[in-house]
Order: sequence, then structure tokens, then C-alpha cells
Amino acid sequence: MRSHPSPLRRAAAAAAVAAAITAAGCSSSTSPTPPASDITIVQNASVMTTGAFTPNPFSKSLATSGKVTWFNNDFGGAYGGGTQHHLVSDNGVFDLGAQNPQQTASFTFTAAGTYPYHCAIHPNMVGTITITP
Ligand SMILES: [Cu+2]
Repeated sequence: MRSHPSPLRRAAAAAAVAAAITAAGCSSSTSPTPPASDITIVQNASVMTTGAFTPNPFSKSLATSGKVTWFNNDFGGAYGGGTQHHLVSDNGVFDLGAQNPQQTASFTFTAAGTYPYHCAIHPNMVGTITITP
């Protein structure tokens, strides 16, 4: 049995594997670390209903902050380069404008209430924000 690797060689091999895993993780261009957000627009959201947003419904307290941020993670997947979305509240309280893939958009609520919203481009995408005092 002359083939047992020395502890030193095993450590070197483990380090090489770890380096390879790290390099693979860094080489992915389709899944960068997303920016801080409250709600994510998921991949292929344009063909979804309530599942287009996560979490959904979403609740936040004015005592903390009325600011809600959406991140458009609808990038890659079945639609390749990504899909633009345009979130508006059903009752006209907010209009986030066109939101490209990998971009965030925010609105700051100033009153407690329930705010249903949808995508103006894909009206099947529906969500609800609940703002508590
Ligand atoms: Cu949309």
C-alpha cells in the first residue's frame, strides 16, 4: 500500500477543490448578488399571477419605514435577457415606471392600508402590500 497520499498532499488537493468552487461561483454572470430589497419579481414573472412576486402578500409597518423596494430578478430563464416590468397600484397610489431586469424601484407609503398592485405590461401579475401603523 504505497499509494496513501500524505496529509500535506490531501490538504493541497482540498485547497485546489475549494479554489475551483470559488472560481466557478464568481464566473456566473446571470446570478449576481441582488441588491437589498423587500420584494423580488421572480424569473418568468410575466406568465404568473400572485407567484410573480415574493413575498406576496407583503406587510410592513410605518413605525419602521414605509419604504418598499422591489427588485426585478426576471433575468435569464425562459426569456433570455430578461423582462421589463412596470408596477402600478390598482388605486393609483403609486406608479414605479418601467423597471428593467436587475434594477430596483421603491415607493414610500405614508398611510396605513391595503394596496393591491399589478404590472401594467402583464396585468396577470398581481400583488398586495399591507402597511400597518
Ligand atoms: Cu410585467
